[in-house]
Amino acid sequence: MAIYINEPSHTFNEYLLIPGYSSKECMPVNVSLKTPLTKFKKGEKPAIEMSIPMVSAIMQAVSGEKLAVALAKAGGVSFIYGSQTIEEEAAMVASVKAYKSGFVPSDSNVSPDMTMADVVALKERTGHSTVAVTSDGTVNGKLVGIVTSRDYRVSRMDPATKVSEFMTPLDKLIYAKNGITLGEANDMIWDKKLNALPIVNADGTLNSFVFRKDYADHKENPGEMLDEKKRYIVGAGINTRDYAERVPALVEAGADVLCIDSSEGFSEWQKLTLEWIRQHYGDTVKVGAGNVVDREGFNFLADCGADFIKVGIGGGSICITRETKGIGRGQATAVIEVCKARDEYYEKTGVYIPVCSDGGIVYDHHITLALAMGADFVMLGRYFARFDESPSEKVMIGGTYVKEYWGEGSNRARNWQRYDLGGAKKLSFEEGVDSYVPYAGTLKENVDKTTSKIKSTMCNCGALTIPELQKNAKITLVSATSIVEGGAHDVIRKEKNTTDK
Ligand code: RVP
Repeated sequence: MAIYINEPSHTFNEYLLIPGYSSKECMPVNVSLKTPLTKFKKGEKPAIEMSIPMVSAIMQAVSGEKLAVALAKAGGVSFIYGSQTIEEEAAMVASVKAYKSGFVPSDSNVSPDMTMADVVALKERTGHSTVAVTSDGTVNGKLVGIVTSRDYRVSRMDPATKVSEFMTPLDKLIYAKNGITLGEANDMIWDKKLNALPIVNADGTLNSFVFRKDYADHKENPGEMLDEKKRYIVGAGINTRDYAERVPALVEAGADVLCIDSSEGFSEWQKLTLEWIRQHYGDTVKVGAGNVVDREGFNFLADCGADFIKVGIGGGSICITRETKGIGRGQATAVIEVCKARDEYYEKTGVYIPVCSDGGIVYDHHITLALAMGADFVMLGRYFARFDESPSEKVMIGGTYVKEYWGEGSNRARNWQRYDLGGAKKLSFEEGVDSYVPYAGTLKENVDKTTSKIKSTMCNCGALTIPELQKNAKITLVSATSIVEGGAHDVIRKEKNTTDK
């Protein structure tokens, strides 16, 4: 006979935290959000510890190289999406590892034969007014000059005027050789009153720009995630089909941590993948697994050697797995049960395996609830898709800016490996949708706001660290009526901020 669990499973929105005693030390500045990303033995430290409990989803619309750099700066880790060729994914990882803070690869390039009309169109597309003129018009070409908005006048000049006629040529340009430090570059910008300093390689090709306007951003970010060579830490998604080729390429490219990306992780496919990695790399390659939603799933992946375990089936904002296949579990209930299993596993073996709550975070306080319920960090898709740094298109709809956001199980992403159960190499039916999310600005300003809310709630609960919150939190289920009471009610709102969640 089937096993029945007659207790309903719950989502985060059905819970609230009850404040605990807050001493006068309980101030947001004293709160640490440090949290382990990978497993560790009692008394030891994890190989990777994050400064904030947030990682970005392994999705085409979320985790590209720009977002990875911005999130690592803010103290979290991105997992570059695996639903692309091995070469493309490895190149994205390599570009995050090669990123030098303050040295920006040029995204606006023209050749000397192009016209003022081309420059104007490019500026409209990128929003950037400094355009590099390279021999072949590519980012890798020889630098021959630059064009800024001071070099041309749209109202007075023929749109067909050649770039070579109005650019500032290399011999009149102030530039620096690759190898210069950021401090030295900033000094040059300051001394020579420049807005942008081109950095040129030994063979004359363009390397990057250092911009005056980025100066404030160059100041140290105290929580940024750096490896021992001071490069940004980055993760990457893998699947259970082509791991024998994909894993070596990603390791070679410098990925610090991998994660098996699958909608359902309680499977022999994950076991085989983890075994292969351990066989070839021992414990040197860190790899998360999932997703699971109960004790059995957790114990299985823990025994298979996962470095962290992801929880969640069907709770993602773009996910229709529950509708199409009838599998899943309320995210809060799943996190609570899996974290209990994690604690028992720790008691029994002395090995602590971090748990990641993946999907279904709608409000910032859901992150705090997930942590209080035992999660060590959360994975977010919709949240990060809204920011400037996500790879998707920003478009204007009905007078407001939105960004595109689509599920890995949608026809648009066609990530069949994520849903693979053997058999044909294709997506047989959709488990995700294509959608828009409200545009919300830069990652930094939003993550700062979110983490300050988390810290403030933790203070209300008398907790200065995530382990303290996990140990001492008091959590209550709420009735449907009190959920209504939780928002503004019985008033006519003057305006509603749609980008806030
Ligand atoms: P959310 O943050 O609620 O947008 O959820 C993101 C999560 O949803 C991902 O990390 C992944 O686990 C899941 N996902 C991604 N694509 C799909 C789908 O197409 N069904 N689901």
